[in-house]
Parts: sequence; structure tokens; C-alpha cells
Amino acid sequence: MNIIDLRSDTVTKPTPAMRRAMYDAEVGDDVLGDDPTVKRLEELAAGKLGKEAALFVPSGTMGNLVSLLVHCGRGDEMILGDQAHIYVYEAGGSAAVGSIHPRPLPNRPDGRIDLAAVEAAIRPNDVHAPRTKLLALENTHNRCSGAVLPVAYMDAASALAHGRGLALHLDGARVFNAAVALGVDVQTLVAGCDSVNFCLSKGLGAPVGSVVVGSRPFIQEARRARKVLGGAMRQSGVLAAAGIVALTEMVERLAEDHAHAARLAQGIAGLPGIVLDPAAVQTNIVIFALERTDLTPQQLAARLAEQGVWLLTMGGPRLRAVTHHHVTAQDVERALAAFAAALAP
Ligand code: TLP
Repeated sequence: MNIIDLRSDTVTKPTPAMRRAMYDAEVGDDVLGDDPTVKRLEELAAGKLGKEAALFVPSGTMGNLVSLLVHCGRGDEMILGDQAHIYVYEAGGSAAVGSIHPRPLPNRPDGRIDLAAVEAAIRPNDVHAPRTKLLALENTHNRCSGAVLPVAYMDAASALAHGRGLALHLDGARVFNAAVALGVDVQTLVAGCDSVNFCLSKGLGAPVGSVVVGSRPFIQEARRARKVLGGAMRQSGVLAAAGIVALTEMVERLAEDHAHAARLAQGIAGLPGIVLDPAAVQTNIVIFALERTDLTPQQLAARLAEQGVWLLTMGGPRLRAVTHHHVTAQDVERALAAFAAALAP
């Protein structure tokens, strides 16, 4: 059976062009500064995001963690959303490794954190309080159905953070999805961020890797933090080569994934028991609830899997389906037929 894998855009396999680039990659020992392909990726990424420098890291989780470790010392506080990937899905790394104190504020369904609440949460300079050092945002917002934070919000958050002496970090695992959805240059979107972590291994299709960008001194410190975490790699040009193809060939096509997600959302929104506002689906992530007494989310996922459609349950009534470059328009129609069959009373 031909599987339609909607569990995540992380399941994407390297394209033929990536595999060729990996085969041909010129490599060296990157810890000694010798890998020309890693350097090329880092320069390309810094240029595209409009920052001075970049660092190739093995994963988005590590990209976030090295950034947080540079921004915050022991006992410093970071403000972030209570639905943030950093807060929910990164095994508490910032606390476990960095002794960073998290201050979660509610994420609205559109992925934003109310900026007045951010302002109110910044601690006074008082011996009783941790030092608030960082505001961390996520764009697109994974657990908020791939919601996009627009340029005006990003700029307002940056003005607030910088006005109060905080740094601004962006978990931009899917920041290219955000830029494509908004029709703006990614540089414009992240102009006010001190650091951005973005993933090559999600919708952009590379097999492994993320990139952190920021100022030259910031990246120098991030390089040290990556070493501490064991993330400094040797002939990693074989991986960076795929990342270069991801950045040069796979960005514009993200619009297709967004169109497919919109079609999927619109198609399942009317089915019995599905709770979903198709207008909330702005990029490639479709999150919906199942409200039925005769069918649990796990049973729905199992019924879909029997028909070759894979997705993830998220706890409670919610499920998630993610489109990516292996999912065609035809696959979406097949998935919709599978949903209709699985939800038939
Ligand atoms: N997200 C994964 C899972 O961990 C949930 C997924 O399937 O969506 N930031 C954001 C916003 C992410 O969505 C992810 C991965 C990461 C960071 C971490 O990236 P990796 O998996 O490379 O460590």
C-alpha cells in the first residue's frame, strides 16, 4: 500500500539533487574549520536571513538550546509561550543543561503572546527576582496549527524586548513557511531577532540539520555551546551539501504544501465530529479536534492507518496532519476519502 505520511514534515527524504550533492560534497574537519561545504552553507544561511554569521547544528532542538545558552546564564529567566516547542517538546533542555528559568505565558490560538503580558512579566531589578534576559518566539507556530506571526508583530516584539534590555530569539524551525505564506523576504521577518534557529530537515527536505544565525560574536559563543553539547561534527559537509540544496531549491515550493494543507483542512472540516476552522490553517500544519463519543483520536488514527494514511495524535482530543513535498494533490484527495470512510457513523 502506498503510505501517505502526514505525521510530520520531518519525514521527508532527501531529493535526488540532495543525494547527488551529498555524494559530490567536498569535505574536511569542520571542528578544525576545514569543511568548505559547511562554510558555504553557513555563509548562504547568514546571507539569506540577513545576519552576520551562522552555525550548522545537528538538530532544531540543539539550535534552540545553543541559542538559549548564549543568551541566558544560570538562573536567568526567559519569557516564552506555554505552547512553544522549546517549552513543550525539548525535554526541558534549557533547565536541565542551562539552569534557565522559564516564564511561560499563554499562546493565543494565532501563535502570538500578548505583548502587554510580556511587558508585565519582565522582572524588576530586585534581589528576589530572576533576571529576565530573553523573549523567545516561534514562527510558524507548531502547536498553534502552523500559525504565522506577521512582520508587524515580530517588529513590535523586538522593539519591546530591546527597549527593556532583553534579547529576542526566534525558534524559526519553519520560518521559511512563514515568509512564503506572508509573501515577504525572510530577512524582513527576522530583522528584529538577535538569533534565529531554522530547520533544514523539515519542509525544506534535507535529511539532517538546522542552522542558527546571529551576529558574529553571538555565533562565536554558539559555536562554543555546540561543542559543549557534543554537536561539533567532523566531515559534516556531506550533510551541509543537502542543506544548500534545501535552501536554494526547496523554499518557493513550500507554497504547494500550504495549498495542500488548506485543501485538507477544508475537506475534513465538515466531517462528523471534526472540530476545525479551516481559516486557522495558514501553512502546512493542520490541527483539529475529534469530538465524538463513539470514536477516540487513537481509534481514528488507527482507522486511517489501515487505509495507508498516517498522522499523529497530540493528547486530548487533538490530532495533527502535516503536508510536505512527498504529499501530492492526489494524495490529499485520497486522504480525504480515507477520512470520510473512517468517520462514517
Ligand atoms: N518538531 C517536531 C516534533 O518535535 C514535534 C515535529 O514533528 O513538528 N522547533 C519547532 C517549532 C519544531 O517543530 C521542532 C520539531 C523543533 C524545534 C526541533 O527540531 P528537531 O526535531 O530537529 O530537534
